[in-house]
Amino acid sequence: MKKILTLCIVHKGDKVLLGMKKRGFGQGKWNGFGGKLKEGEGLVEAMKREVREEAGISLKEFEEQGVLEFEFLGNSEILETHVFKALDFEGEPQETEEMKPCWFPIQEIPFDSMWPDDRYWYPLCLQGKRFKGRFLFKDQNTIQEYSLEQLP
Ligand code: 6OG
Repeated sequence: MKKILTLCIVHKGDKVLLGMKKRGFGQGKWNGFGGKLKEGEGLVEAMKREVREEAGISLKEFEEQGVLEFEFLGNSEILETHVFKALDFEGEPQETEEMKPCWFPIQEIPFDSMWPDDRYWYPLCLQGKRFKGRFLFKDQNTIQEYSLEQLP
């Protein structure tokens, strides 16, 4: 059983925009903006909608950077997550019901308060490398096994 999701990291100079998830899956963690595709929606359409809904900004320039599969032990669902990097947007990030946005210098990304997979793939993403990976979690704070490769 596969679900398709998006995850977008917005860049401005040497900073990235992350949101503190206020409710639901991943509550209490800093993350990029994204969520599940709605029926009939394309990837880019869903990615832009989620960023608008969760951060209050409209993306103008972006690219897909990688694909990650997240799985949890004892759960057959695979979260196929398409990671985008956004380079230009309109508007000012706003706190919403779901997320509290904040700019972080790239050197100060709060990995200790993020999903544990992030510290593996962010370096590739930040260097503009394309990547593919799979992370199997034991629980929300523990990775059981993973694989990650850079794509040409
Ligand atoms: P909603 O359920 O709020 O979308 N997401 C993950 N992100 C990272 N970095 N690691 C994970 O490891 C993740 N699992 C899900 C995808 C959830 C949002 O959170 C991301 C979506 O952007 C397990 O609709």
